Amino acid sequence: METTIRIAIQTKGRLNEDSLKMIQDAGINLAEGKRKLISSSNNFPLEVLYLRDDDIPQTVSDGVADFGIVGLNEVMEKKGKLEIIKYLGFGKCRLSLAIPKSEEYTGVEYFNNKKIATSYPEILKDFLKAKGLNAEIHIITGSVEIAPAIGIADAIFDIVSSGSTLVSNGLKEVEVVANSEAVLVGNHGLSEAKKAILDELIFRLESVERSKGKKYILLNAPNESIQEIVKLLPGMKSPTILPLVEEGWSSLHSVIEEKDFWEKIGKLKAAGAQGILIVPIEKMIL
Ligand code: PRT
Ligand code: ZN
Repeated sequence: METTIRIAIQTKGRLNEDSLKMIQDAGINLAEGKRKLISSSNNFPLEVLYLRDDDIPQTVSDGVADFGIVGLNEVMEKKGKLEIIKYLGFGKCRLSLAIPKSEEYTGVEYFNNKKIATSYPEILKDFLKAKGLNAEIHIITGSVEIAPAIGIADAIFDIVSSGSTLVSNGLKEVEVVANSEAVLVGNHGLSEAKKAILDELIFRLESVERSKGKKYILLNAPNESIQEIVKLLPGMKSPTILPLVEEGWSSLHSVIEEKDFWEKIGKLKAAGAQGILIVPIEKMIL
């Protein structure tokens, strides 16, 4: 039987859409069907297993799935049986300590002898230990941010992204303990055949990643301006320059950072560039 890799992703929730998009951007077709537990691909040896994020680390460490896409926060909490293969750049958030906004915060010692509510007791325990603090950890799952208001804790340790949930619960963020984002994780004992499929997947993900924020630029310019224009466009390696039918003119093709574009456009025009075209890049292979 042909080898297939199985990757566990979140069924629904914050990481679902970006995880699916990442797989699709790598050119992997997946059979449609939202309520399925598993879907396979007809053009890549991959199966997707849909799970709650909490179940992904265990499923991967048990070998039921070969890989998983999950928040680093979940991996840290489950303590290191998994190998982090790749940081994926989405699902960014931080794990922070927050206290009622009316409280005066003087430093980490504030937490001595306080009661902290969290769904991440292991990460919190490590932090408290590293700082030599003695606090009581109160484990709750879901709606951690209401704990101080209803009097079951003095502080919380939870995921923060925009911070608006804290604000609307009368809390303020006082310590960032860890940063998190979605990661691709795997278990340690992969067969050679599965490793080869993983390598192909990573190659594709990196090609898509490299093209992010970059645009392809084409422009025409008189030959005497070309050197000045080349200096404005560092590109991938060196730009392509092709002669135009019109004597003394060339067409120049290169790659530009999207964020630099508006700043450079005026300089390019001043240097003599005309007919500037900016087109999207889907994938970039070095
Ligand atoms: O159903 P399932 O168990 O699979 O999902 P879930 O509800 O447990 O997880 P989900 O979908 O909420 O989050 C999945 C992962 O997304 C987390 O493990 C994090 O790695 C990541 N992530 C990124 C976040 C956030 N940003 C985030 N903002 N997870 C949760 N939040 C919560 C936060 O706790 C807060 O209560 O969203 C709320 C709003 O945050 P603010 O700061 O933007 O107001
Ligand atoms: Zn969950």
